[in-house]
Amino acid sequence: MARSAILNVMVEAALKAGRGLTRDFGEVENLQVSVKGPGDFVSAADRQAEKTIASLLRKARPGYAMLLEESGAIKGEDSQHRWIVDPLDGTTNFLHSNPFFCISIALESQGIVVAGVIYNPVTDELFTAERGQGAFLNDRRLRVSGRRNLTDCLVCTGIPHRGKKGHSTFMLQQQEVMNVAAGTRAMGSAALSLAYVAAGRYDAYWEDGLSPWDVAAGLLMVREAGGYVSDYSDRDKMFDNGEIVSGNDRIHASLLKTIRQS
Ligand code: 2AM
Ligand code: CA
Repeated sequence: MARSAILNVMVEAALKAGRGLTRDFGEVENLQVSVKGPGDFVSAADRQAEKTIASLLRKARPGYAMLLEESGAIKGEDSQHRWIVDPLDGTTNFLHSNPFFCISIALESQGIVVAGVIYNPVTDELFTAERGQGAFLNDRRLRVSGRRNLTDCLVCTGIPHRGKKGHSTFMLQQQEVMNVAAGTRAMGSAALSLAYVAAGRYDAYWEDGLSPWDVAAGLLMVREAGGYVSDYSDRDKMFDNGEIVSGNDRIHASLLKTIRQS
């Protein structure tokens, strides 16, 4: 598998930040026993990972704009290109010593995501995709699952956290999906959930209230693995409304219909 120079830069940034997060994750496990817990420590780890990634990306392409979860939007001389970075997706898992989290880095060109990296440093699973070049887990080419009926499918979602809008809507959607699908799961990282759909580990995924950094790399990953991604109205407006539904063509359509009738 040949990676472009720019994808190599993204991989290098993810691996470097991943080494820091792995160290910090070990420390978080020790901090669980304290009454206050590792909250402040995790925020610092998150910011440090973002700094590491942003500085490597900036060095490689100084003019590109950036959208960073922690630091927000940074304008660049080259407004045609933008990095979209979530340095730690699945923060709540990380905070609770649960190894389901990742770094997500995407590159957008003229409003289209053209490259993406999702890296879980604990499992050392590196998901990469480039537009038109396919999606990979380490060196293995990925393909979304081929199941044709929602009744056979393992469907992933995101359960809204306390304080987030839409608890009752989610419960209705969940009820509908539970009635048809083989099973449902919620993993707590939108980016990694999408990477898992690309890898065929989940047949489908839906969630709303998401930000571009949660989904930018993941949506390219699913598409490059032959899958479909849309918002709840079957449009390509996921960055605007934060909704996402994905799966193979048939399962995407069935899941969309199921959650819309809730
Ligand atoms: P985060 O870990 O970067 O915050 C899980 O449903 C998804 O929602 C994750 O991708 C997570 O990204 C995002 N999310 C945003 N705010 C959250 C919060 N307060 N608690 C849990 N997940 C949150
Ligand atoms: Ca996130």
